[in-house]
Amino acid sequence: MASLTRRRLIGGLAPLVGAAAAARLAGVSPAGAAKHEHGATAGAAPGHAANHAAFRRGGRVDHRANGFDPHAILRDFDAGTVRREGGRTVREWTVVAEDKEIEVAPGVKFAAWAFNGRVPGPTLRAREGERLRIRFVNGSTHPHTIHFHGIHAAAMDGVPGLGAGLVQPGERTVYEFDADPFGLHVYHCHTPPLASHIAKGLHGAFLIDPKEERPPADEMVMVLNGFDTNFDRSNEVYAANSIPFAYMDEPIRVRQNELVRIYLANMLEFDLVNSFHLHGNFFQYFPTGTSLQPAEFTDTVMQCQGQRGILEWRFPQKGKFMFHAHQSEFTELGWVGFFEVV
Ligand SMILES: [Cu+2]
Repeated sequence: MASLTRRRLIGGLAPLVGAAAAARLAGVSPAGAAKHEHGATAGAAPGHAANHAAFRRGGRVDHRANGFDPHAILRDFDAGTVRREGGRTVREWTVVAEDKEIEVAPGVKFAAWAFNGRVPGPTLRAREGERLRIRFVNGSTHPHTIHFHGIHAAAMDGVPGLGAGLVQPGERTVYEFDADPFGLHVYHCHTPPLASHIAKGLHGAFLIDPKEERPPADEMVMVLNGFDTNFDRSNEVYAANSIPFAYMDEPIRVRQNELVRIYLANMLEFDLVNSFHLHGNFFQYFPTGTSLQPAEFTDTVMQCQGQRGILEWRFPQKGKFMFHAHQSEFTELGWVGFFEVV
């Protein structure tokens, strides 16, 4: 029996609306899958709309029950704790991996793995040249690691067979390296099967500020991701910071003429590329954030998995301005929001 894929669902969901469709997306039984495949009608557009409607009609995700809110994650930067050791600034964090069920669309539960109780994990923020020490505790029932992007010793790379290697359930290790180079980086588990460990939620942003400060701005982080809720290795929902439509249901408020800075990282699994498109405006783009000079003035950037960059712009006019993936399918499955300029 052919497995039901999300793209087949999009083509075949035309008659389905509301919670029933969401439930089918959440956990499709093989029998149900076959029925829907046979019942699929030609023409993707109506089904696509129905699929979108399925998630839009079913109420809101309970952020409190999840223990994290995408609006809080947006402006939440974790600076850790700082101490002086031998004349040097050392910044420390404790990061705990755990098994955690989260609601990724209204009524759709997903057995995630989370760093510090949230997906994406905490945005770890340091300054160029500091010594960084990450105390990793594996509170999950599976082996995990943390692999940081950046320049560091091989033993600190967080991959199997090097240094501490796989950290078993209940065990812990310490990753230590210098904050180098400045820019926006990512971190994620590097345990095989890698796609599963990343897609289940073990990923986050890792920001190293330059010694020379960037101009003051309203700073936000968006980690682009999605969830494969029926385990067919394609995503049913897409988002910035995990929860589909969160910034549409509640637009991100920004001030007219204030500099907006988005730290944007793509950690989406299973799809080859992702993107960010801004309406009614253009932004300066700093790829990987490793230069203080922008490389492009545009309204759309593309990122493959692991790619990231910094976006800066101002809104000269008040009003609501949409932002979303320019892959329209991702948009309709949740990766879309509004800035509300006040
Ligand atoms: Cu893992």
